[in-house]
Amino acid sequence: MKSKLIGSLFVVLTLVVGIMAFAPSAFADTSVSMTKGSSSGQACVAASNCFDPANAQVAPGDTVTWTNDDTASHTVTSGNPNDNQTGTVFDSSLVKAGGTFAFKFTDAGTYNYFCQVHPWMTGMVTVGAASGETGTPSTPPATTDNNAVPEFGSIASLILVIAIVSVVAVTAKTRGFLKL
Ligand SMILES: [Cu+2]
Repeated sequence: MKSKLIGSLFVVLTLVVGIMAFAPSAFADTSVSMTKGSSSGQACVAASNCFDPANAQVAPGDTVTWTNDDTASHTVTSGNPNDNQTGTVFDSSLVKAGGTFAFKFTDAGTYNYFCQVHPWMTGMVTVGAASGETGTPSTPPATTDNNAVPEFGSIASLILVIAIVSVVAVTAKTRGFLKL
């Protein structure tokens, strides 16, 4: 009786640890900041961080959330300041200081966007695996990898962990190291 109980606890513990370890990558969300001071001057243009990160790399189905960390209102408007595509994909309208705007990207591609109030504020969202050509150095490659295959990667890793732990447990038990 006691050994079965301990064995069950072992399995449950393995599942909990596995889920905790891999759940964050399965629910990947990307945050972009409208940086403080981006409204008052063009210093952020030189630093390429009016929107930070200036090029957010995500996978199809991911949601990008912009947070206004500035003191002025901004917009997140798809397109470029000088083209005729302004706001055709998404347009936040005015986002006040401290406010947020979220958009879910379902189709792969490169999405330029800017702030209609301060047109020097430009950013980009790259959706899909073809992210190498315009990648920013500040984006950790590990995050991109996790976003690329969230579902299969998580489940496969979870099964692998459970399998390894099970084999170790059974081996230990049969050899008498572990008195379950
Ligand atoms: Cu702005």
